[in-house]
Amino acid sequence: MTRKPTPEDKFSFGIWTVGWLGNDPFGEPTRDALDPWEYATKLAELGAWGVTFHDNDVFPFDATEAERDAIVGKFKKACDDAGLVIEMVTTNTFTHPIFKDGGLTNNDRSIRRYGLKKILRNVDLAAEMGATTFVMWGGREGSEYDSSKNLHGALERYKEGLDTVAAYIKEKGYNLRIGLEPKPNEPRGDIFLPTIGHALGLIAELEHGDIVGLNPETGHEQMAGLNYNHGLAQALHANKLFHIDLNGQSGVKYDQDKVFGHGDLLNAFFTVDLLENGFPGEPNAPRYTGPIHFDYKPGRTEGMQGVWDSAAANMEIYLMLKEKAQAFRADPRTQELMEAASIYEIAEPTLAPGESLADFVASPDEIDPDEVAKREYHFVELHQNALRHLIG
Ligand SMILES: [Mn+2]
Repeated sequence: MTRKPTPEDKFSFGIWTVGWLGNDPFGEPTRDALDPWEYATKLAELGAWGVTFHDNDVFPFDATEAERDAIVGKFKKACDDAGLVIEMVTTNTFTHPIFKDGGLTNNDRSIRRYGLKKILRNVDLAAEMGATTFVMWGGREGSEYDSSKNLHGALERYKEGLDTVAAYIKEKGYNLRIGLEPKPNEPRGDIFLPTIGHALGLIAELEHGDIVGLNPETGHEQMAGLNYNHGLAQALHANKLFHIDLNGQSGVKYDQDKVFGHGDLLNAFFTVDLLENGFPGEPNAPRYTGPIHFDYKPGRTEGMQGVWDSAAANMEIYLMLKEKAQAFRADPRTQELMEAASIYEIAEPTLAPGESLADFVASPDEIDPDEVAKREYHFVELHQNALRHLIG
């Protein structure tokens, strides 16, 4: 059964996703390019609510001011006509060879100044487009050789760069928040801020960190062998989940950017469960309310039909998983098993209200460890019940 997406679903796509022509390190493009507004118009037809873009998805790196304004104007008009929201804009500081050692953390100071200015120009563009999120994926911020960087200096410059962008947003009074996008490697051998946790650590050190959060991508965390849902939870716990990039990845290997759910389907189910239903037993815990943004690539084997089929597949998968996740949570058997598994009990503080440390330390143990150790958790049966809903 196909589910038809609506604007209320807030599905959004990068123009670079459907716009990927299939060129990879081993092969040439397998598809012809459309104009950026053609991709946008078609995404709206498929049911998308929003679009996002890097500056150079829409206009060339060497465009003059006048050329840039003309192309951007045409793109914005096409989006307005199609009813599409441009919810996020980001800067390409990775394609041009000038950025081969990074933008914000390049060893060459003159390139850092150039890169930072390119980013600030795009902050203006993002605000002009009405975007509310400004993603910063530092794909070239990193190294291949440990000998090639003063890593402390690189982190200081990363911090300086982020604070400069955030300060600029505040100074201009833009309604924009920065979303950092962690990735462990590719294109660099090792990328700075490789995971959600690393990014949260640096954000905590920023002067203007209040408007800096995360844009975690499914496949990027999974490339590091990590559980995407744990990362989302930690970002939510820190009130830093500003935006998301959903896609599919099969294990620890190159960045596959498959359709959401076409990699680790079970993990994707619980991603949707978390996004749609929140943390079990904690209705007041932080929730994600932003766009459901897909950052995937249509397989290189696909022609234009495959491009549109794969874009639609992301939304269809999400809607199918949403239906299943809602049914899973509403099932009395699930609630009974969650109760038996003490899942709701984790929301209860370990110390009693007003209990002093002295009282706590002096309090008698109420349990017999050997007896309590025998308790059942029913985690397997609970998981099986999720699978009954997913594939039963
Ligand atoms: Mn991404």
